[in-house]
Amino acid sequence: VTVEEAKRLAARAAVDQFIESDTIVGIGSGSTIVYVVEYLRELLDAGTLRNLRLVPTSFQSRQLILDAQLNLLDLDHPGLFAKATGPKVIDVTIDGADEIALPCLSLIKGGGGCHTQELMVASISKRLVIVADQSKVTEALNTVYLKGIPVEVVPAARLLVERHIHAALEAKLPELQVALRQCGHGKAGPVVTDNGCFILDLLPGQQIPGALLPEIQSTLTAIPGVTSCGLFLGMASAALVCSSDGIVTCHT
Ligand code: DER
Repeated sequence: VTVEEAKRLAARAAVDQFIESDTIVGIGSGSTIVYVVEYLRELLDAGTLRNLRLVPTSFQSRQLILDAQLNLLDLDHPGLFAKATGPKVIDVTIDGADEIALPCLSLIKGGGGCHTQELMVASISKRLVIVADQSKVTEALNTVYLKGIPVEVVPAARLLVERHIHAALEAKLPELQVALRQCGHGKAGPVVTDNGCFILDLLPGQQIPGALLPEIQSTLTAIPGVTSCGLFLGMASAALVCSSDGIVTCHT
């Protein structure tokens, strides 16, 4: 099975297992989610599914929903919050990830720079279902995705966040490095996210000991100027991973 076929099979299996008619579905960002939207369109055309409303997690995700002529429900649309009382107004969100640690289902996200709105949508979802090919799977987080832990920051806060990170973490992480994510192609200068922010990648090329990750997450998200970090610890309810042996569904 090619990587693209594995992503497509995982995406379709997640829709079959978790998406029902008359529900609100969060749509993640990245390349795997493209197969989810494509399949939802197929099932709606076939009448297998009806009456879905889809909540985007980025400009890319919003474009996918619009281009597939699906019912878009923006995060700031009052209709999203009209019926429910608590915060969990989305029935299921399906999203990709850059790394999935099994069996705990902790994730590294943000490789595509969309993790802030992905986190926002996940926070109001009853279930977060991750779809990926086998190459994303590991037993110890931060051993597969080694471009650094993504940290989205308000542009003016770039240097102060870096200083706070060093003060808080360099005793435990002596090799501490922070890199401002550059566009690389299509535009000179740093990546600017859908929220008008920059991205710092923490410790590119390093493997952070798993026991430190919860402390790193809470330290990072407490720094003024940080909007979010790409450590989604204990948030996913399930992951569907496809390898040459087929689809494996892991539940927490
Ligand atoms: O940036 C993100 O968190 C995306 O979900 C991304 O990491 C997943 O991308 P992929 O589906 O292209 O691997």
